[in-house]
Amino acid sequence: MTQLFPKPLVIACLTVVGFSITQGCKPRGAESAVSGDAASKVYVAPGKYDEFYNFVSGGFSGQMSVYGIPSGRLFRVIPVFSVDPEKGYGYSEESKPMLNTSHGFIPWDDLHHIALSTTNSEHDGRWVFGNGNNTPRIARVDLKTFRTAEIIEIPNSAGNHSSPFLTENTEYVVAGTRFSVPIGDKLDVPINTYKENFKGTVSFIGVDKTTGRMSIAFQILTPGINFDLARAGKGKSSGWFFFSCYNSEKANTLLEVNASQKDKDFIMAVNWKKAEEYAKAGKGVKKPVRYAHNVYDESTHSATSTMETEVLVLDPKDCPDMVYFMPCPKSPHGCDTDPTGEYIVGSGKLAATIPVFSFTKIQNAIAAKDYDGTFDGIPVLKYESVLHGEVQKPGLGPLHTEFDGKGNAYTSFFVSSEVVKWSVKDLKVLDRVPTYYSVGHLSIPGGPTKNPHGKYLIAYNKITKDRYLPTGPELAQSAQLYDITGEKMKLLLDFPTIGEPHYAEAIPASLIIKNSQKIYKIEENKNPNAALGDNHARVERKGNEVHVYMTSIRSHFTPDNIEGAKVGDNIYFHVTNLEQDWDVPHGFAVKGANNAELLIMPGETQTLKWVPEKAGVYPMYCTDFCSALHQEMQGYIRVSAVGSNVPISFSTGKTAPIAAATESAPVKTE
Ligand code: RUQ
Ligand code: CUA
Repeated sequence: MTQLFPKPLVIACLTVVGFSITQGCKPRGAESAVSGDAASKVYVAPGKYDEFYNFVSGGFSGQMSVYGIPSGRLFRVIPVFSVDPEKGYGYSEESKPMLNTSHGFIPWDDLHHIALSTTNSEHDGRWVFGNGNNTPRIARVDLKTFRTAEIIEIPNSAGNHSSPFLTENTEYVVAGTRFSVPIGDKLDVPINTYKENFKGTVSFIGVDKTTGRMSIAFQILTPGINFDLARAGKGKSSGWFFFSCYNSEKANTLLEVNASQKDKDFIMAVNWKKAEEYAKAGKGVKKPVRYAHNVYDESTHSATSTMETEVLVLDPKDCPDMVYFMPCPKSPHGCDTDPTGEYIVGSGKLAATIPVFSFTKIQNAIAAKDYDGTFDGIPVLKYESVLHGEVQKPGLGPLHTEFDGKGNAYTSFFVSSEVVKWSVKDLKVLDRVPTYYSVGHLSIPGGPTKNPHGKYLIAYNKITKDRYLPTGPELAQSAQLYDITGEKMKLLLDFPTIGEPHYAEAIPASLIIKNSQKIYKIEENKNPNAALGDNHARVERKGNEVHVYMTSIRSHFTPDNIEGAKVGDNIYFHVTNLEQDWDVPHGFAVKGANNAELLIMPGETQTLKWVPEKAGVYPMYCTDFCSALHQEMQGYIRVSAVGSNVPISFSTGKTAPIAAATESAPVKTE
């Protein structure tokens, strides 16, 4: 959360409604309650399913969370860019490579936007993508398992905010830089050479139709401005992409003031079909870079991280008719295309109107070379020529717009804390409702697709002040659910959220339920350290490594008594969950391990590494309440002093462990 608006707006805000300077205006009638039958509209009876899944970005928590709509019930937190001790994500040996980058292991990021995969501009329920802002990355979560399946780092980028956005058939996931940075061989330059040396990029990452696997197809080099958000064209504007950008002043300090000088910044329009042709025709230059590409393999239950070394860069100078700028007042944040693809809405957060651009007019202006000069050699289209019109006096601090599929747009206003409904065709304001408070993104089920489902609108608020029981200095961020089936929007429900939500999408539950995976089949387990039955369970020493190949099934571990480990050994517990029943994970934890637990799904193998520092006997146990005898699901590992000659031995169900004969031929127990 930063202060988004300069003094003049704040003063306007103060005089209009009177509220705090840094937190936006508190709308009048903040105490106004929900009306009539709101409770029955959000009530999902015990044992019944919600109609929609809501995938919500976690902001600085680095994860995604999944709620039911209309109930607002939280179902799952999916770790993406942040380690999650609850699930062992980023702690197990198998999942650690997911968080590898060209800067090494990075256990955190800032996830702002999510994008549900589409086919023909409609949700297909296969994947959800998310961006890492801080160390530029894009993740793909598989909606069969609700787990992060892949993370790709974006080179030549910083502050990967304008990301991820998808083309109509998920051909590409697209990412724009928020921070421009020095690119190429000259990286160590004075900061005040920003104007000469700093550049932006937008990256087009190809997505394999069948597997979803990502690979960077090309990047487009751009002037050193800040890309904020983006949307693909669809329908009429198929083949194009639109990016909002601010800091056309190219300031490198005190952007609050220096990047708010000009009346208009830009929306950048990219003909990506043309860019694709240029890339294929060899118009790009391959630049040496380093970026990590991490893939989780569902059969080995393990991630691998590969360092890539090259990226194809297209320079608009060598690629005519590929990139255009459209002036957009003032410091635009959201950039949203309507369901038909004809209209592009720019939300200038410091502007007094909302400009709506027409794709038809953009094409005519390009054909007629109706330019207003150039910006860094890239043609700037004339504002009046590409404008469909402006929504007059909509509110203060417009940020994001969603659509209901009935010709209406809904824009969030951070400063005036409200959602405003307006008609896309004639640009008339139709309705407004307060939010509590300082709303950022909005989500309508199917909102960014060509056929939104309408019905509900969810507002994600940054500040909640007096809405919930106080919890010390930090309060929950929140979502608010509105009914949008009628002419007037109606508030139905508040629900607190995990992390700070930015963008979110909602999708009919039916599109996801049918694919949801229940178990990993044990016969398909290709983890090289799996023990595919109690009779394969064993302990082996290899130098200073001790490998425990362990199985878990209700309600015991095999082996559960282990001796012969020594202080300073690298002990690897490879735990295979032999269950083949839905919703029966086992957990695994050892006293003193400076690690998290493992949470192992049915049929899966996961590994916990531990380097004991003191001799003694250490209990280990299952952390997930799996049966009536869960509390009995425990064992011991004995750790002896460095020079000790206690042999490796292990067992389950014997009063004393059975010694291994030699290091190379360990004894098996039944
Ligand atoms: S942003 S609250 Cu990071 Cu999408 Cu507008
Ligand atoms: Cu297994 Cu509790």
